Amino acid sequence: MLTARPRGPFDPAVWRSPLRGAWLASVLSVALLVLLVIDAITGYLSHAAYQPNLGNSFSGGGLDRSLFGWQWPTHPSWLYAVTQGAHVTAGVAAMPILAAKLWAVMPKLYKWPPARSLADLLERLMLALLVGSSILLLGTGLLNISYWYPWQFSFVVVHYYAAYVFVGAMLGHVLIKLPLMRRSFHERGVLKPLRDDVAHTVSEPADPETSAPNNPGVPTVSRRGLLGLVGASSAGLVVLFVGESLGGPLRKIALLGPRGRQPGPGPNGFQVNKTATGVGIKPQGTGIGYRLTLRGRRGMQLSRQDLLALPQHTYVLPIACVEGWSTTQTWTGVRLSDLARMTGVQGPDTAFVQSLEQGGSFSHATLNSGQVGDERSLLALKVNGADLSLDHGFPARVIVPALPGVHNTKWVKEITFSGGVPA
Ligand SMILES: Nc1nc2c(c(=O)[nH]1)N[C@H]1C(S)=C(S)[C@@H](COP(=O)(O)O)O[C@H]1N2
Ligand SMILES: [Mo]
Repeated sequence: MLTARPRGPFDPAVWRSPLRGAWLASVLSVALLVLLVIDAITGYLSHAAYQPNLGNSFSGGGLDRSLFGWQWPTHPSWLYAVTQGAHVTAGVAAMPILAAKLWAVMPKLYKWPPARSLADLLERLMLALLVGSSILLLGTGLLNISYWYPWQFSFVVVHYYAAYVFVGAMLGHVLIKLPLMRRSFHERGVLKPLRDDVAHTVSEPADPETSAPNNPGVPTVSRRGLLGLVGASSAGLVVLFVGESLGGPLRKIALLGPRGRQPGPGPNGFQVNKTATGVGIKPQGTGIGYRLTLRGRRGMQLSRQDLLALPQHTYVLPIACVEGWSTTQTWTGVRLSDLARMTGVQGPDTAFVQSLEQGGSFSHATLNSGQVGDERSLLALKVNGADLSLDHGFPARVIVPALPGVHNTKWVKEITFSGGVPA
């Protein structure tokens, strides 16, 4: 019978921490809200930049999905490095705070009876969606950057749709809880409880609306001690991650950065996402017999020698991976717009780039008109003055400012320019 309250965690007397209550929950919520709003905004920006084709293949998606004709820009060149670096960093920083928040409100999970009214039931269902989607988003995000797309197809789809569930449930939760939070800050002050040491740490009065205990135990840590620990965990994780985005000396201690791979010294000594052997690039294909196929109003085939004979341009541009790491290098090669003109196309609407790589999610990409038209957008042949290494895309790769790394196709085999006017 529902009225017979079960024992164990359903007995409120077992939840005794005097730290729990509206203030602690509110403080953790504010921190979490800031980080998760950053994550939601940068996440949707990433989606706009990346345009994965959710329905069937991963990338090479439709520029038809540009938002009201708005295209992801090429200025500033570090745009995606910053938005995606912030996305991953904020997500990492949020993890200990989410754990603390769940601990702070844990007694509510065991509320008895589970729901008092239909409204109560709906709110609890929404909370289940909120908690579930938060854990799912942070968890799949972490797995993705740690293990390098272990389930590449479902990751993007799951992460993307879970974000809608999350944003909706979070909005509802904030609207419902805002009055309680305001009341708590009003009564106790926003920062005042941080002044109390353990000896002065007292429980908030028991209140069925909050997680304050009705049978508080003796405090063993102050609220500021707990929050200090949570903050230090969060900051520590950030330090171990953020070097992959910021570079400099922090990169050396970016222990949790992707794979911790040491790329070695030299002009090509920077992070490799996938190696040539890893994706089955055959030496025959990249050797002396290599030909780049161009299609537009007319087609042609060019050897690497032909490409080197064209006007060369050099720009300092980042590769910014969706996983949050980025690296800025000096690239030299042929302008994509020059290649388009050679095929008789001026100002193409799109360029469809295909790799020698067979199949797979990264073997092709579609660039928008601004991306092809930018003078810094290159089919790069060299990096830092040396020929591209096989792992960085030899004989030729795409480098476009502010483009998500995944669309900077390596080992380019063919480019098709569409739209535009006759050159
Ligand atoms: N053909 C092909 N191009 C590719 C990839 C790939 O796996 N195959 N990886 C992409 C991803 S996800 C990134 S972040 C960049 C990384 O470039 P790098 O390995 O030279 O650093 O290349 C992109 N181009
Ligand atoms: Mo990437």
